[in-house]
Amino acid sequence: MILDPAETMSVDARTALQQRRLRKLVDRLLAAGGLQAERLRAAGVDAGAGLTLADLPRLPTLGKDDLWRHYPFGLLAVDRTELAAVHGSSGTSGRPTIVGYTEADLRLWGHVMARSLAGAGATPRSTIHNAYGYGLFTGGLGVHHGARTLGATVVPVSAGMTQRQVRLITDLAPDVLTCTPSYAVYLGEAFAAAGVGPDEISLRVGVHGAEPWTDAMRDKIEALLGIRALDIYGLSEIIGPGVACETLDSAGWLHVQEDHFHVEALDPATGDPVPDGEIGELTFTTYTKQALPLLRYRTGDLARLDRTPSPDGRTTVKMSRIVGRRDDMLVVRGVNVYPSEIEAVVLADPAVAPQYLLVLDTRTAQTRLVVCAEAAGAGDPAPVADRLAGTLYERLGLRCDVRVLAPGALPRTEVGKAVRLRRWETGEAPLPGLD
Ligand code: DLL
Repeated sequence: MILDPAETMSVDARTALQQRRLRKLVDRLLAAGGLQAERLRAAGVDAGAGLTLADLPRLPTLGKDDLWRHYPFGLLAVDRTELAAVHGSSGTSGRPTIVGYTEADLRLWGHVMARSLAGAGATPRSTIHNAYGYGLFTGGLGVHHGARTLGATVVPVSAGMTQRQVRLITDLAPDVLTCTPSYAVYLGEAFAAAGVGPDEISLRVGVHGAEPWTDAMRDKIEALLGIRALDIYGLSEIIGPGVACETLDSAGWLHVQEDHFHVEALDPATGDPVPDGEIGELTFTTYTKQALPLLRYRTGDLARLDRTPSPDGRTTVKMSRIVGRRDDMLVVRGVNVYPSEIEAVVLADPAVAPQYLLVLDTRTAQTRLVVCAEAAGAGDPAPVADRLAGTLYERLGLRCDVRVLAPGALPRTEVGKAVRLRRWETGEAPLPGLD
């Protein structure tokens, strides 16, 4: 279902809309004063009038460091009393980011999330089992606002207490599941353990994001739960989930809600735009947000953009899955590799369950990457480990130490984002029994 004509408007009409919105945004930033106004003036911009989208690459950018330096409210463009809510992210480095929302921002969030859910096949008649965490994290309440805007029924179950979730899904028969991909696997395993097969589960579609995942992981989720598993992307700084979402017919691409969030892909090293189809750092401009409008916010997330026509009829720019983050590339004895590339190889093997953990052992100068996976069933794990080591070498040019462990041996993440990489710098192994 296409909820909003803005999703299918002509590219020319949208460009004109974006240009008007860019000018207004720049005026608002200049009027608000502070860091973004200073940077705009330093770049020679004193007014929005006359700016076109072609001027964007010469406008200043902003990064996470800027949010940290102005924590918690230094970048607000409205008076603090106008805030209706705050959310945030604990962040991988443990430093929190706080973002503010006005009432209008919350409405916008509900709207872009409703578009995303509708694209995934949800309707006002749907029941949405929302197992993203409720709280400061934007997953739970973001999906909640979207489900309410769409007019669907939301089950605000949040993350954790998996047995209760299995029971609720069985009893309430929801058609839509929203949760992280790792939690979808966890739920799927819980259904399997309860003897409930995918055909007996009411769910039809899952909308999964907040952490990196691959098509190999998608296959495993779809098999475990008997659903179509779609990708949703977003970040607190921009609004939360709903910045971009795959649809049932978008051929694996995520439509960016670009009438509200302009996206560029930049070379992470130089900051120059890269051509469509090449991997770049996603950089967003929020055209319509009030409390925390951001001009050219560099996310650190790497993906490709695509503007070719989409089979689903939407005309918005599309982004690929996130292939990695600027800062999560591993360098193992001179070979550069992203964890997602390893996930794609490991989980494509049918003998392996959808659980893995990478351990980067840097205790000696000979860095070692231990790839720990779980066997999908009984049988000798040694040939599986050899096969995986061979495929990883063939595909990525990387010699890894592969361990295929018994089912259930790896830690699961029931609440929050999955941890897929542990660093072993000194002392005890991060996984008991690892040598
Ligand atoms: O994770 C918002 C969200 C909630 C998105 C629920 C989708 C579903 P933050 O906690 O601020 O916000 O974390 C944002 O998570 O910069 C990416 O690195 C990563 N991320 C989010 N979605 C995806 C995805 C939410 N689909 C950070 N694939 C982002 C890969 C993702 N990484």
